[in-house]
Amino acid sequence: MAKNLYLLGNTGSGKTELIRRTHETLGGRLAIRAVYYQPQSIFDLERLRAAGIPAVMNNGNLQVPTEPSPDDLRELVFYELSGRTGYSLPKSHDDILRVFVFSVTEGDEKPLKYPRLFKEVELVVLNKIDLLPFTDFSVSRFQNRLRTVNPGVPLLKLSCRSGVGLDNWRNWVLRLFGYHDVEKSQILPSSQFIRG
Ligand SMILES: Nc1nc2c(ncn2[C@@H]2O[C@H](COP(=O)(O)OP(=O)(O)O)[C@@H](O)[C@H]2O)c(=O)[nH]1
Ligand SMILES: [Mg+2]
Repeated sequence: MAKNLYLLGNTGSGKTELIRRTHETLGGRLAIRAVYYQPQSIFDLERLRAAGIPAVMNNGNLQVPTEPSPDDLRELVFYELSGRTGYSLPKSHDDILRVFVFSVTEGDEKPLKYPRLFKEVELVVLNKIDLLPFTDFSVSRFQNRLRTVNPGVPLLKLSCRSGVGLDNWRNWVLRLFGYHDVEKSQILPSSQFIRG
């Protein structure tokens, strides 16, 4: 089966970096490719290709397969949708999962300010937690605010820079494909990096 992940989020939140890190951390367990929607620049496309990820630009309407793919095709397809591109996209079938990539530099008040962005998604990734000591972002305040707009959505805290929390992200991805032999990586648990 193929799983289609829509990566939504503001420019700079870390979507391209997350795709690169996913490729690295999966170590070939799934085929990966990326479709990139940001016609102004091919810079990120080249970053993806440099990491060995087949990536194409799409300037037209978003097209995702409507039919389920064969079971033996274990493919993860990222759709990187910057800014507003993705917010009105429907989740037209079960193999589409919308992931909102948010970073600590964007401020912990954002769920209250832009509730819609946090509402219609299957997962929220809080990226750049390595920068927490340099900001006044409070993870617990963010969590509480996120809960008021989307009570059930899972939240993964990670850093594409340090690698903290990427094991949880990798396991979330692998579980989509029915893998249960998920492992812990050698890095420190993210809680050691998080201030309240
Ligand atoms: N400190 C830090 N920087 C990050 C992290 N993730 C991404 N970045 C940097 O943030 C910038 C924007 O990331 P990018 O992946 O291009 O964001 P995109 O616009 O959402 O695709 C780049 O310079 C990345 O190297 C992280 O976890 N920590
Ligand atoms: Mg990008």
